[in-house]
Amino acid sequence: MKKEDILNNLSSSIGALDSDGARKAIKEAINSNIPPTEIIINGISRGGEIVGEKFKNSEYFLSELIIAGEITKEALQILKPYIEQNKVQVRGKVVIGTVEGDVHDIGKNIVIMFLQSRGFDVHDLGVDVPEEDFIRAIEKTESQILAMSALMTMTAPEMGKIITRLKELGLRDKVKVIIGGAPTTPEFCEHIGADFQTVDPIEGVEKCLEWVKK
Ligand code: B12
Repeated sequence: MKKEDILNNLSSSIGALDSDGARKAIKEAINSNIPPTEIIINGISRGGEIVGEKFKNSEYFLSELIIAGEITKEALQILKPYIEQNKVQVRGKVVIGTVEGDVHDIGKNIVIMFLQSRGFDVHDLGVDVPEEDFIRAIEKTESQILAMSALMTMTAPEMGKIITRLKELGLRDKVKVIIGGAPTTPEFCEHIGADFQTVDPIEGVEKCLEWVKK
């Protein structure tokens, strides 16, 4: 089967909440040597988009979102061992979390997988993380990078509040701030004073590597 067809099968299985189909498609993608990044971006994430569209059109409800979340997590578990592990020592420390009010963590967990595979020491604060917890973690771990995720337009502004708090405490110059998640844009990044925005986890990790190399 062609690469596009395998990835289409994966995204449409997730979109149709077909866990067996998704499991089969992801194994097929792995056996066909499709790089994990492509599987994530063109298969898994696209599946999430299909589910999101159906939710928006009231074809799916919260219970379907929950099922989609479970299917996606299982697919990522299958894929995890195939993400190349970099054996080099820790290059840098990152504090990461999903902002307050937001419990979406699948995208964040993908970013963590890629950061760890490149040798980063990652402090994951989880989801629905209050502003002060981000600040405390940065101080405690002396991380060079703060990474934040938000999946909702309502919660993305939390990122700006955290950056303002960093400034108030004189910590802004000590950390680079990277943000991601569907509602974020380069314009939003500039507006809130973050250093980099992307929805592509690989691009994000490359930027983090660039920062710690300097
Ligand atoms: C699964 C899902 C859920 C699951 C989440 C399970 C989990 N453990 O994460 C559950 C059921 C909990 C859920 C709940 C809700 N959800 Co929801 N959910 C989704 C769905 C379908 C998929 C999200 C997903 O995991 N995608 C797959 C991952 C791989 O993609 P991703 O998260 O975008 O991440 C990628 C990039 O953005 C990037 N990235 C992400 N973070 C970061 C961070 C950094 C630093 C970097 C570099 C990159 C990066 O890397 C990832 C890899 O490609 C989306 C639809 C969509 N189109 O996204 C809706 C969606 C996000 N949900 C939505 C809504 C409305 C809700 C609810 C309010 C529903 C309700 N009525 O209760 C609640 C909110 C709960 C809360 N307080 O947070 C809306 C948000 C609308 C908006 N724009 O504000 C969406 C867009 C659906 C829609 N179209 O309406 N949801």
